[in-house]
Amino acid sequence: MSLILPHLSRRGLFGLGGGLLLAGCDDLARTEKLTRIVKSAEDASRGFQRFAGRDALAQEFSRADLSPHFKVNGTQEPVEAAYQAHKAENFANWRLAITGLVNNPMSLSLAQLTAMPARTQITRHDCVEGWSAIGEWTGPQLATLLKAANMKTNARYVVFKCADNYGGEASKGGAQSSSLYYESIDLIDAFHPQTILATRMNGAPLSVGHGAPVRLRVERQLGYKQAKYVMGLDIVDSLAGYGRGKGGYWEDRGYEWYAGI
Ligand SMILES: Nc1nc2c(c(=O)[nH]1)N[C@H]1C(S)=C(S)[C@@H](COP(=O)(O)O)O[C@H]1N2
Ligand SMILES: [Mo]
Repeated sequence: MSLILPHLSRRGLFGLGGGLLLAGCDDLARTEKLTRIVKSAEDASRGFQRFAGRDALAQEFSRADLSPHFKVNGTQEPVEAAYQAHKAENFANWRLAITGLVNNPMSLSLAQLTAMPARTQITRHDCVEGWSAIGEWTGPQLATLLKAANMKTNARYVVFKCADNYGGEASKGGAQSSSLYYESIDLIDAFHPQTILATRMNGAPLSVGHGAPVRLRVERQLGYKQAKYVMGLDIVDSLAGYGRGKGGYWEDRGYEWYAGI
């Protein structure tokens, strides 16, 4: 039995009742087979739970629910020269680069992005600082872009590279060091139907405060995951190459990488 026990979780043992526990050693072959079946069923159900849980949609609202005021938080307007140049041209020469573990690296203009089939969703944004707001977001599903870029089989994460070096706000202590804002999600969230690259908010082009020209909406997660001023997507198999390796600006400063709501 000692050979078998390590393969079974407590739940597996109790779920099976006493029959397996009492099986004699002469029944070892039969028991091992049963153990394998139980284990694979458990793996499958764990996998299903995880998938079913992560796959569920965030609540969507109606236009009547839109918040009259949606706070601008974090960077209000990137001061970086590259961003300011794009802003001055109304983002006419801005490109979204899709790089890394893809067979078709891409560079998309804002006009190309806005011409793609889009999803519109009215969702609640929850910031860890304790405020929420309901907004309407429109943009292509990230899945559409990733399919076009044709990811390699070792792809695991999408990294969102932002334009701003966020150094923290003086009013909040300003204690954070300045470094490029970035975020990352895994492929379950990347292919979630409500994960979009929003180019519009409340029916108008995205304002600078809310992340123009493009921001991520990944609706099952908290506010800090909703990367604004996205300049590029990097498809990677490890998060080690960015910041301090924890997968995001705030994650590098102690926040959870998976910020589920
Ligand atoms: N590039 C960038 N993205 C960012 C931030 C930021 O400072 N820079 N702040 C994050 C946080 S903490 C929140 S709550 C939301 C705020 O989005 P909003 O300004 O549209 O309300 O953006 C997130 N994405
Ligand atoms: Mo936030």
